[in-house]
Amino acid sequence: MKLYFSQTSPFVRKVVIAAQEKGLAGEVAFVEAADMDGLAGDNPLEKVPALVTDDGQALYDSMVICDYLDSRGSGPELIPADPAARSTVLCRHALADGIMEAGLARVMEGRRPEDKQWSDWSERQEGKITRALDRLESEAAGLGDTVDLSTIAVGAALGYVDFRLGHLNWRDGRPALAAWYEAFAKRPSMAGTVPSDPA
Ligand SMILES: N[C@@H](CCC(=O)N[C@@H](CS)C(=O)NCC(=O)O)C(=O)O
Repeated sequence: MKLYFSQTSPFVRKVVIAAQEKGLAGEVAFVEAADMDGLAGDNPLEKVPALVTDDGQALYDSMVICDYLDSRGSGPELIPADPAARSTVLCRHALADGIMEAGLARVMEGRRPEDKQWSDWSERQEGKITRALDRLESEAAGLGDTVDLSTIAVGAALGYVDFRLGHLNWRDGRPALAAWYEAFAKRPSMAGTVPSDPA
């Protein structure tokens, strides 16, 4: 399998954590951002992550890739078959993905020349993140020590907020979520994938 990869993307991190938890990391060849010539050919949206399977099938986006890994690997079931559990996991995954999307939009806005930045837009993105974090705080008791698509996505999303949006101080007023994250972040799949800017 070939994975188009960026060390700073929370969506990529979600896939890499999933691959590790499913015991498939050793089968993944990483294609770094510097060598992205083929990406648009394999993913017309030109986004990472994209995965090319050993059969030559190109898969995107991150949730589709996680679903593929779930069907192939060993380890915990990432997307439950049980309908009620499945809806809970997929909805919580959507919440975490929304934090990543809004976070990315906020970060990209902040990189525009200062006179072209739209503060209303940035505040709107931060509002989404804040409300989603509050929802996760209220649901933190349900996260437990489960490893599934939702907890992996929440872990990757919180890691991204730490990485790029530290000024939000997300732990303030969210003790249950902070405690859950502290424990989850110790998993080797999390500890080994902490984002950093390229040197
Ligand atoms: N919904 C997509 C989002 C992927 C995404 O936004 N990736 C960003 C990096 S974090 C990207 O490749 N952006 C490049 C672009 O939009 O051109 C997924 O889950 O895979």
